[in-house]
Amino acid sequence: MVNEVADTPENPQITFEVISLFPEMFAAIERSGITRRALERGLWAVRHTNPRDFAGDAHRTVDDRPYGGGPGMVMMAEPLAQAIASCRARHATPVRVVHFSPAGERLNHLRVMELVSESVLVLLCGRYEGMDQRLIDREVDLEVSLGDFVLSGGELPAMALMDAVIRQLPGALNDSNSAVEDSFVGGLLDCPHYTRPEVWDNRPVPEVLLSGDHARIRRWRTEQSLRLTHERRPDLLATAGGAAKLKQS
Ligand code: 9D3
Repeated sequence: MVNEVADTPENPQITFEVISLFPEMFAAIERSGITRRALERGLWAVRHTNPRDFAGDAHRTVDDRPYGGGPGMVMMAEPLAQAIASCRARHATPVRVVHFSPAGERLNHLRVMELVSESVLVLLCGRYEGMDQRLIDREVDLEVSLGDFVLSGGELPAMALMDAVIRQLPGALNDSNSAVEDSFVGGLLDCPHYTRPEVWDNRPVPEVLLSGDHARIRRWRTEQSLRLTHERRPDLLATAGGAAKLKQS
């Protein structure tokens, strides 16, 4: 083997073991933008496991009707259990399993920062009405929701989590869009942004941004962040991050 040594570092900081009936959806983050570049650089890795490959019948059935009746179908425990087992078997150490569910805790920056330090995450994506509760009770460490709206499954929430985690990996971002400058990191919403031209549709760029007075610009941006946060997300101002930002301004 001639090309055993790769050009890019091959030891991902995090591996996502995705369990989904629709692995092709994940092309959205594997093939575009910052997440694609970070994947090409070997900062993260992804493996796809389809529960259908562990179905027990020729029709590859993974869902069944709910006990007690009612609409829709439920994902059966056994194909999911085997899918999780095959993911666990690829790793020497214990692995956390995240289940995406409308009943989960709402994803936030604090949880993202906690998950960045894991070396492997199993991401369990449901379809239909959900999964057999016994599988969740036995296997799942954390249940995550994206918010109070109805999606068709857990894949988009899983990709949202992956994207949020990947952009925190050292080397994923350019200096020009550093993760430490991200909105929410300081506990406040971001200030408004402007670029050329100076006047667009009779609307000028705020004068202060053209002043070249960097101390004044910094104060203006903090003030705008505080105003916007107060108007739209007063709940964020109650946090320590908001208080710290207020003091420093
Ligand atoms: C009829 C009751 N519905 C629960 C609110 C059923 C149901 C709706 C949507 C069952 C599963 C789903 C699929 N959604 C997810 O898997 C999901 C989700 C979401 O729908 N919204 C926000 N976050 C998430 S995380 C996973």
